[in-house]
Amino acid sequence: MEVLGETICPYCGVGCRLRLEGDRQQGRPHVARIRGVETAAANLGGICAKGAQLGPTLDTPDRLTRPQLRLSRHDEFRPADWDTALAYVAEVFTNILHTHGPGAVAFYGSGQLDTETAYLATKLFKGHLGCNNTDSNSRLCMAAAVAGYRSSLGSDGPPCCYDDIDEADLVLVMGSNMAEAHPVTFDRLRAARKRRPDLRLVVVDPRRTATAKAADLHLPVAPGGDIALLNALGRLLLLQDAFDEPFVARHTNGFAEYRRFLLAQDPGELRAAAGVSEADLARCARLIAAARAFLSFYCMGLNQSTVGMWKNNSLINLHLLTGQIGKPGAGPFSLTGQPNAMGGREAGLLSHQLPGYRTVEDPEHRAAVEAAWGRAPGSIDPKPGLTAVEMFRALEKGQLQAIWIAATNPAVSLPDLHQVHRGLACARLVVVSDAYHPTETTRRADVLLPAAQWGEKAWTSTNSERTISHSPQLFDPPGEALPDWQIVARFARILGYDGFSYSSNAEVWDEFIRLTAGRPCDMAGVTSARLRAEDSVQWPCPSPDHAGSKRRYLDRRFATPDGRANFLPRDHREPREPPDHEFPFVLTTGRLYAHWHTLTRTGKAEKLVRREPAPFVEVHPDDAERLGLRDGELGQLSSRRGTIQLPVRVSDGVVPGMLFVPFHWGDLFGEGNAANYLTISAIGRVAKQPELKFCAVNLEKVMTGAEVVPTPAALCGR
Ligand SMILES: Nc1nc2c(c(=O)[nH]1)N[C@H]1C(S)=C(S)[C@@H](COP(=O)(O)OP(=O)(O)OC[C@H]3O[C@@H](n4cnc5c(=O)[nH]c(N)nc54)[C@H](O)[C@@H]3O)O[C@H]1N2
Ligand SMILES: Nc1nc2c(c(=O)[nH]1)N[C@H]1C(S)=C(S)[C@@H](COP(=O)(O)OP(=O)(O)OC[C@H]3O[C@@H](n4cnc5c(=O)[nH]c(N)nc54)[C@H](O)[C@@H]3O)O[C@H]1N2
Ligand code: SF4
Ligand SMILES: [Mo]
Repeated sequence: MEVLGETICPYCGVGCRLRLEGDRQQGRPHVARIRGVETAAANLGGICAKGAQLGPTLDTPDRLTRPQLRLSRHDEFRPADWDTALAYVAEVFTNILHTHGPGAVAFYGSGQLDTETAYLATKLFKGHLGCNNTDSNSRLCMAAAVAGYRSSLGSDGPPCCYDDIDEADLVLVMGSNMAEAHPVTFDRLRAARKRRPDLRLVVVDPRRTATAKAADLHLPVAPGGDIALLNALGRLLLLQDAFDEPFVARHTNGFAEYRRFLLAQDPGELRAAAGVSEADLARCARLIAAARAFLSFYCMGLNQSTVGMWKNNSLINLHLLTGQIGKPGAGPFSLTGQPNAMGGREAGLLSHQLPGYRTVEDPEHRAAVEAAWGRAPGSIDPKPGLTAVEMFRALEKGQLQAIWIAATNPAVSLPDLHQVHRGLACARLVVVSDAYHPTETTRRADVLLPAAQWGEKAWTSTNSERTISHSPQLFDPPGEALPDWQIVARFARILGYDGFSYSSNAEVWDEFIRLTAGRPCDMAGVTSARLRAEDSVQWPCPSPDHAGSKRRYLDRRFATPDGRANFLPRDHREPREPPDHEFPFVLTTGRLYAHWHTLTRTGKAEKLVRREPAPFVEVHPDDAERLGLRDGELGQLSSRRGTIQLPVRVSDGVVPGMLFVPFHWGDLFGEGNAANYLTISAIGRVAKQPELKFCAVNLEKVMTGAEVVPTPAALCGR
């Protein structure tokens, strides 16, 4: 057995560094063991079951190894060479661009693309095709956090680092099931609590998750009740004079308005909307008031909502009120979901963004980027493009005609899947670059492009705590698969553009970091050469001799024009789909420890599948009894958008009136039976993030012998 090399884990945003051991045969590895690297700051030797079980996911029979093409969706795919496949895509794109303009094409990428690819896709689509319909699945994930940080603090990007766990004496985990979704960071928190019993943990989650079970105080917030809860806490702190007056006076704007807003609220109404008792609220406020260093972790329970940005603002308000930001052990720490959702944001892969945390709306930002790319002034469209959910609606309406989907599986992960299928069915051209085929999305494509994944390419990523790492290529890609950045660059050259001839990912990286110089996410000092010599560097890092920055805002100058952070009072009365007579339950969706998203990889690791072999719906014992449903029996769930059937798991982990369904299992595991056939595609006004954590559904018992729900075929409505 030999050491095959080290890589950053391709799963979650913790960004663990892993060491692979095994043998190599004809360029391909046989991975015998994977371990966490002890010296890596992100994991200190830690690893979870998903990282440890990466080996069996590499050489599965469904790896996509050659480009494939079909001229009609009724045909089978046929293998094609790279030039033929990309020339075909170029021909259809050019045709559509000439007749309908850049608004009719789109690139839908992912927080699982490396930074090099996110940058080149942005450069090609926004800079050269004039097409801002260049978004990513981070829209379903981090968009509210991006908008929240930007509006409250002046810039995206978490101010904190993992070491803050060791400095904090109060940790609030809100809308995050860290124990399952960021397990290695949660292990670190657990270990810190063992060493320092005075480190308090409060968890705010409507479900009694593994994370909540570890808490000193679990606040089972009503689904969607977070703003009411945070406002109630802010109000208590104000009334008890438990706020940091000098900090508020020197470093913030909008305090008077925030104070007026909170004092005008009816505390009883706030408590009712939050669904939390007066005693629990008071206890939580006391803990915050007494904390020397107060750190909060938050994730999809705050972000995946039409008011996700407002939830983010409301939490940041509490940190500003108490001066718990810009010092060790304190601050609002948004946990990043995907391994490189951070890098995607830095490179500009959301439809309103440009590289270096710039935006398309800002004329100076556009001019700087156009100049760097050698493009004529006015090349970049000043209007933000379509976002994830909007793209699939536009496909159905015929406004969008061609879409390139990369490193995401929207036919499982987007809300309202019947609509997504109609959108894909209407598209003239669907291109998918993926590492596997079939997936629920590749099945609906015209052109398939085989991507080399982690281990098979050299790539760069940024984790949750702003740490940039380079992962070297460890073995050959299977067949003709290519790194995503090379696929995009090759396509750009076929379209006839200069400026896409790179000999390595290092060259792409060094071009990209020049565009971050002087920006909040300054990584100009993190050159490709340095990343190959040092394990990792944390931005901001403006020059090669700069050591990198563990924390931001230590000088308490925020990224706003006047350096002050903004209090943003937010009303808790949020628009959503309320339960009613016909659909009396609230459905929430999310993740399980053993699986990653749409199962294209974890679904093939036997040890993980044994832990969680099949989908289910979690139902409170009272509801189950009322409906005559016993554990393991089949329940039928319906919403205004679809119907699915799942075995029932009776558990008091959910409150009465609430159901939980993991979203991992798509059509390949049961045609028409995924969680997202039920969810609603309503999106927030600013962040445009969909409401994946709340919709109204009905649950009933399926009588044996009952007819199985038919899945309507996706029809093009035009
Ligand atoms: N095992 C595993 N780990 C993963 C992933 C995976 O697929 N599998 N995916 C990664 C990605 S991309 C992401 S984005 C992260 C997501 O990580 P998390 O956000 O931690 O995971 P989720 O299960 O989506 O949702 C978190 C919690 O939000 C709660 N919640 C629902 N509604 C509300 C509400 O209104 N308020 C509050 N306060 N809480 C609510 C749910 O009960 C759930 O426990 O995980 C990353 N890590
Ligand atoms: N109901 C519900 N829906 C949700 C969520 C929820 O909580 N509830 N969470 C949302 C969130 S936060 C997220 S992030 C999304 C995730 O949803 P998706 O992004 O759709 O999920 P994945 O299964 O990770 O899809 C990644 C795809 O990329 C492929 N792939 C892997 N490596 C590579 C590579 O190197 N290159 C290329 N080109 N392809 C590769 C994989 O095979 C897979 O098909 O789901 C969202 N959807
Ligand atoms: S905690 Fe996240 S990054 Fe670390 S091994 Fe597990 S999935 Fe990979
Ligand atoms: Mo995510």
